[in-house]
Amino acid sequence: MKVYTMEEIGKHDNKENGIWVTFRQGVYDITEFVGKHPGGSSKILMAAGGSIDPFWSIFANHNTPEIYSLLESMRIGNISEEDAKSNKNDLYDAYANEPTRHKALIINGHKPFCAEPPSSMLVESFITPVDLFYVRNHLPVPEIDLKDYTLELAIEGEIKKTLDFEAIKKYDKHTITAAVMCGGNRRSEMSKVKKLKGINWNVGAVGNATWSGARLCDVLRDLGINEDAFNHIQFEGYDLDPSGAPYGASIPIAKAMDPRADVILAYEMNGKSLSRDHGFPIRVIVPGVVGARNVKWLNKICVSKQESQSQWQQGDYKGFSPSTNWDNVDFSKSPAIQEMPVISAICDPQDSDVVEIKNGKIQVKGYAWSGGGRKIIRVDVTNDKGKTWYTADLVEDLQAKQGRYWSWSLWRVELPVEKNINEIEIWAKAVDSAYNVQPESFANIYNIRGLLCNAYQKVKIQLKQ
Ligand code: MTE
Ligand code: MO
Repeated sequence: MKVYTMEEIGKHDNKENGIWVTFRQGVYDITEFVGKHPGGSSKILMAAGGSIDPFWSIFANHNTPEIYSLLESMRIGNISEEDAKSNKNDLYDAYANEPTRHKALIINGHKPFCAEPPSSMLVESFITPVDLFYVRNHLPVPEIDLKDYTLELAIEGEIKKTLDFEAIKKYDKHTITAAVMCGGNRRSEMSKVKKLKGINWNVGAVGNATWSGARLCDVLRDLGINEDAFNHIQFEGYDLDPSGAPYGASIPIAKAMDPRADVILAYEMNGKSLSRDHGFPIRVIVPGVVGARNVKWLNKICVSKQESQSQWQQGDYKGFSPSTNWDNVDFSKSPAIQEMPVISAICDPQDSDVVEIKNGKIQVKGYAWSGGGRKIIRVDVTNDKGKTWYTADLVEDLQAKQGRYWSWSLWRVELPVEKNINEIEIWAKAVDSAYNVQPESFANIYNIRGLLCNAYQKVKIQLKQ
């Protein structure tokens, strides 16, 4: 095999010269592959002319035999011995300092860490315990020392103010109960329609917690901005991708400035300091809005005319028509998901469970939620494919004010079942206070990223007489 120096490799960082990368000892010509990279060509081009090791260390889902052999097929040679020696990337593990996690979590991705609780545990309590609350990280968990923590406040990129942790705690403490849900919750059901891309969440990429902190509107008001001159409030996390870009997202300024929208810079979850996985020391909670905008490990807030330019605001977390595919998708044409649609899930029993009949009935439990502060007004459940609907009993946040219903509602219902039937299918659908109701089928809401998966849940179970 040919031997190359890093200097030579470095010249191959553009289309004209061809695009090369290195991985461990190998040198690869990926010119033809760039356009086909599932994560987008801009992502893979960050490694052009250099090593992909640090990227794969962070986006560790690349470390599979299939991807290694795909890469091998593009090999053109080796790194010179001298350069290989000084290349210490092999030893570097960006995930060496992750927190320990609860054993009960079902892991959907190790690096970055993504996990959800078993669904039957999820509906055991109205407030989800911190250790069982789903975790969705895109990057390694940053290590933050409270003494060094700062939050920068900027207008159009220019820093106007820097707050330390104590300065944030000086603002009035505000406590809300709110569910946070990932835009991809229940994706595994949508993926049965057709192949799609994303973490294979079951029904557990949601949790309900109390959050305490400073109101974003109070902090922004002290900046003395003219609200009408701007459109968005952008957030950046302390978690950085290999190019040094932070996780980022934004919300409309109207939401951020509205005291009744209850957007808070949270430092407590369920009455305790935030845990590392959930954003220590500060994260923004934007109730009623998709999880992705609830930026953890908050480093910077920027008032702007523009939305966040981050990949997660611009090139992800958007919905599309079922007929949009990876060849014709144009991310610039769809708005970023903000408020979430009405959704419910059956958590107990689960698909293919064997359920005991008691007094001619079976018990079914789940949760329901809607974005934008809309309350769940009803959950309907059927076990005869919609001929008969039973209304479930709701456990709800009795303190919530109208239009500010941020919590989920738990529900339970006793369904009568006929004798001598071995298998039934249970469906559930929720209705929110705007009388929005869930769509019946996933086929008609399918989208390539598997987001907004709010069709009726349909669960088949076995009956034990
Ligand atoms: N904030 C930062 N800084 N980095 C992230 O990876 N993930 C987002 C959001 N905030 C993320 C983030 C996504 S997609 C979701 S669904 C929620 O955090 C998950 O919050 P949780 O891990 O506390 O449940
Ligand atoms: Mo998410």
